[in-house]
Amino acid sequence: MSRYNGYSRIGGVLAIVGMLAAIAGMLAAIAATPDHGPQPETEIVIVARGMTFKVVGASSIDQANPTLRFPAGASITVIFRNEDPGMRHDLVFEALGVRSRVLAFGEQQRLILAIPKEPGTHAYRCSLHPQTMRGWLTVYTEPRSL
Ligand SMILES: [Cu+2]
Repeated sequence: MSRYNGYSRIGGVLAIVGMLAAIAGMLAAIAATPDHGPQPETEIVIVARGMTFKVVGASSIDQANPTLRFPAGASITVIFRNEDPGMRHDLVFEALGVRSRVLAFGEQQRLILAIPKEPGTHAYRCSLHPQTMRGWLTVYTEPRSL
């Protein structure tokens, strides 16, 4: 009986040590998790379709040449894809110094946009069809809480 209790006591101690180790591990994991709050979308897919630009996944996918809104200083990945059969398109952010190749139907290219640090509005366009394929990119700053 006492022998049984002895093993039981050792088992209990081991269990407590194990629990402490587990808790320490959890605390370390929590401490290591960066807390930057909710992150804005950092990748978007823009397609050329029907002689306009459209943003895939947007709530209003049918909106032509939507205004793109990005936080100041952000780094945004743009996947630009030509879904216009028989047409060639590019995507140019002149003020940001970013332009895609001229893409044939079905081609796509990945672009990195370094969003300016100052709020403002900049044009984007297709250099081949600037009359129908042009829109605006708005840079906003996060409202500061008091
Ligand atoms: Cu075009």
